[in-house]
Amino acid sequence: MNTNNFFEELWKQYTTKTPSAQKIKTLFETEGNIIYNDHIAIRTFNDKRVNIDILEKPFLAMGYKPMGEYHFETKKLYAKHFEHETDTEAPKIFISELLLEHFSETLQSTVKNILGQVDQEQFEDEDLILKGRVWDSISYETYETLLEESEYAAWMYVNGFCSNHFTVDVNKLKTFDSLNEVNEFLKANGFKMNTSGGEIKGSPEVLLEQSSILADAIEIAFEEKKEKITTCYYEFSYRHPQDDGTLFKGFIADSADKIFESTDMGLQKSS
Ligand code: OOG
Ligand code: NI
Repeated sequence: MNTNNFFEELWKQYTTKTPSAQKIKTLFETEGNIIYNDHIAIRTFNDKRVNIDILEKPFLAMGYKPMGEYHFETKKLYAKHFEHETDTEAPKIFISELLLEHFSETLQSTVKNILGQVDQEQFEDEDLILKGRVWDSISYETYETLLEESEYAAWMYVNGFCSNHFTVDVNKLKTFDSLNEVNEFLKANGFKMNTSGGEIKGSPEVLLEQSSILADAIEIAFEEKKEKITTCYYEFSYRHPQDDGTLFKGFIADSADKIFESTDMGLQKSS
């Protein structure tokens, strides 16, 4: 699969479960903008069958290089970001993994069991990220057990391998001058923002401002019953120039920490 087809397929699967992203993209286009993606984010577990070293493979093959590393102590996550070596328009890739060994034996064995159910060859396929939930049936009881310790783990159990969000490069929007204007436009169109840590995460001082809508939620058929669970969200980023005049390309861990919460069922319910 070539690079364009890969990203197109990733977008197709993402928007199928995140209709808000397609709606917003269309709204921006109707206003006269061309949409560029700043970055795409992916989640996984640090189990060696599916960790960052596995999920980065198709991107390395496309010409991406590892750049920054990020640590999230409370959420027990580690992340890396990748930039394309030559194509300056290629979206950056942000891959995080849940540090299983920092959780209870129960969580660790639950995740091992989930991964153990899967035909192991699936994990070796470079298209793993396009495969969604590769384990068959899911139980609400297991979902709740995971949720007690980690929202991220519970989300992964339901959503599997996919793009967790695409991110609109606000610098490149023609009809908006700031992230705040974008946020006001989204709210006026009925979208709910993630307000954890404030509507805008970051600042011009840290060279990156970010905001995101709350994740969509869709009805999921668990073994026991059907329940609405969060899928994915859409993010918006505005980057500021560094001393050398080029735009900052990295990520800010304190901001990312709050952006993760866009899939939090608690924020969904209270909004
Ligand atoms: C990733 C959250 C962090 C960013 O831009 O800081 C992030 C996630 O929710 O998986 O994307
Ligand atoms: Ni992001």
